[in-house]
Amino acid sequence: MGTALVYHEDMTATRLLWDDPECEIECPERLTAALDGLRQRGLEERCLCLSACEASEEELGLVHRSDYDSPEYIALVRKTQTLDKEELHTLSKQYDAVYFHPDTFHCARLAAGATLQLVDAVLTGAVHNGLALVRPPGHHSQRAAANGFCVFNNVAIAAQHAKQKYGLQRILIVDWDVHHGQGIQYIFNDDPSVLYFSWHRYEHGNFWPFLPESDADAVGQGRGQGFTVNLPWNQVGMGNADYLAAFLHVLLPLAFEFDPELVLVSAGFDSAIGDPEGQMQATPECFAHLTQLLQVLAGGRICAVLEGGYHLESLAQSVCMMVQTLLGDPTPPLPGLMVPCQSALESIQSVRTAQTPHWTSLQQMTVTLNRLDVAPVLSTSIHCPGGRSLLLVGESPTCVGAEDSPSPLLDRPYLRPTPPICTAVALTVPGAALALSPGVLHQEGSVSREETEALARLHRSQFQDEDLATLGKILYLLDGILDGQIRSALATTTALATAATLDVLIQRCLARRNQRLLCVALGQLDRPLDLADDGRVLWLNIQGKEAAIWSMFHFSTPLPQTTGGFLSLILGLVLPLAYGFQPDMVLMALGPAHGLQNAQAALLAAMLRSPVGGRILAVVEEEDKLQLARTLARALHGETPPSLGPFSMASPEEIQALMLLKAQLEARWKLLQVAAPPS
Ligand code: X5A
Ligand code: ZN
Repeated sequence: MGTALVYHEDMTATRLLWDDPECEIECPERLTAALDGLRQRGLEERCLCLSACEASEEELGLVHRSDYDSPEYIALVRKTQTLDKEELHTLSKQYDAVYFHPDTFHCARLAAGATLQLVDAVLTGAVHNGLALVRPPGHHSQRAAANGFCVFNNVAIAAQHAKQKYGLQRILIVDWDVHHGQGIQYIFNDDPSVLYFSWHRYEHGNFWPFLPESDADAVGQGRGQGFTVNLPWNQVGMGNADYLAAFLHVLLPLAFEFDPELVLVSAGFDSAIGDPEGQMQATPECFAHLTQLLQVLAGGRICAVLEGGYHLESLAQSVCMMVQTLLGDPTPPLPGLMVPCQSALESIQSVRTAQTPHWTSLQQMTVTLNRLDVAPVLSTSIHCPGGRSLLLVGESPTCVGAEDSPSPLLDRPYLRPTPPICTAVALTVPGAALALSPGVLHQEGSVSREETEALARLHRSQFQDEDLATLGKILYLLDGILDGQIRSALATTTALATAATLDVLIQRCLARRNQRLLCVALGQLDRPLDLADDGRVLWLNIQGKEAAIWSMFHFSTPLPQTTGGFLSLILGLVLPLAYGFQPDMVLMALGPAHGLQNAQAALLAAMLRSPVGGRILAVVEEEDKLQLARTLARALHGETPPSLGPFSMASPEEIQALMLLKAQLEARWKLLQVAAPPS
């Protein structure tokens, strides 16, 4: 089980045969650059490489069926094989931003075929996920029309195939190409079994393809209402924070509620920095994060299909980031301030408003804030370690358009070496031979007794003799993570020692310079008395009956009892904070009466991996059933967490508590915003 890469060299054959500045960017080098990038980084050899075969005309007909009086579109494209240059040019001009080449029919059938092979590989369980590296792209193509470099709609054909051959009932299409995939939108406009999400450069309708139906108020028709989700960007220059905010506050809440069985990604990389079409600012690393955030859906069944992407270096790097993440490698840190711009927030607000009638997860948020008594919390000086400046209270920035050369952001050689040990586990339960996944290792090392005792000095009363031995092992895991020897780890503690253990771990982390620590404490775990409030530790306790806020870095919130409330907590609070804080690692502690179900704990752990590149130390009290430790270890190791069960709407009390906390924290943590502040 792994990652499939579907490709065929023949897809480099099609190319523009005449002068056309609009079309010349869709060139064969796009595929060779992406493939070279994968080869240079040793990624191709880690994939299951499949050689693409042409889709049959019957398969193309899943989407490109003719109706009574229109001429057969497939036959028309087939005919282009025998046309001369002159005739190809004339035919091309009948469509918007399209060129035909004598090899177009062959390439376009390979592109659709590659996509189908990928879906088959994933749905038969041969692989977890994969990427089809194809041209021509597909998402603009319509039932009987080529458009925007696209001939056959690869992703739409694959979705129909998945429905028909495998009986799937819910397919999510995530279109992160910078253009609106209007072809996909039209094909599934009234189909509730396909949720189509697209963000795109729109500029209030002044960007190609200049369609009113690309705006946020196009939500689908008939039974398909709410299953088209458009997020129009009205300015260029959208960056990592804007894309993340779109995922956390728009796509993911709806996707969890939809509960897809398969995720298809229209993976265009013209939304990345340097691209001449998109003029956006998101760096290649962002695509690793977007990919990892999607990996918690549909049991990890993700099929990505190349669409656009015209800056060869940016394209290659972004493709590599995505494939690395599909393979399970840790996400690199995201560069840049995690502050969405004003225009992005306006767009996010408009799509949330347009979709609210169709989604419970948005309706539950309509508890109005003026019913809440929001007392402003004044944070005094906020110290920022590592020299990274963070915005305090103030306006959201405006977006800055791409500069001529994106090289400062593209040149940074990214390397955070993968630690030799993926997931380490130290268990207190005697003889508990956990059936662990491959790659999860029992770790018996320990910090020396003297050192452990010295660190535990303050908590003497709480550590029995055998607790000290356990503490030594956990400290060893912590050091392993801080030293880059271990990526993530799980440890059990003896009963009642969790709070003291957590305290010692925090002190140990802080003793190392430049460490920023996110502490997610679940259950009855009091805030350590002498916890630093200098911006190095973000302490979030999830347990209390009411939300409490001591500072911009220390607060507490109740644990929602509904799936809707729990998801809102993770997507609306925990992840925006984690991404905004940019910690070096996460300490996740499940203390007394934490109340989390196994699936909830696993989802929290799985999603916290993204902002810290997987560097999580989870500590669980041994009282908990071993199944919890097992589920958590798997999630830390990168397995898709089990389902939370049926979606249940959050209660007004749950939402009220969450909104109250968010309202107070928003001034400091800008990724919490779901709407633009009045300008
Ligand atoms: C697949 C794709 C873009 C067409 C742009 C025409 N098409 N100006 O990115
Ligand atoms: Zn595009």
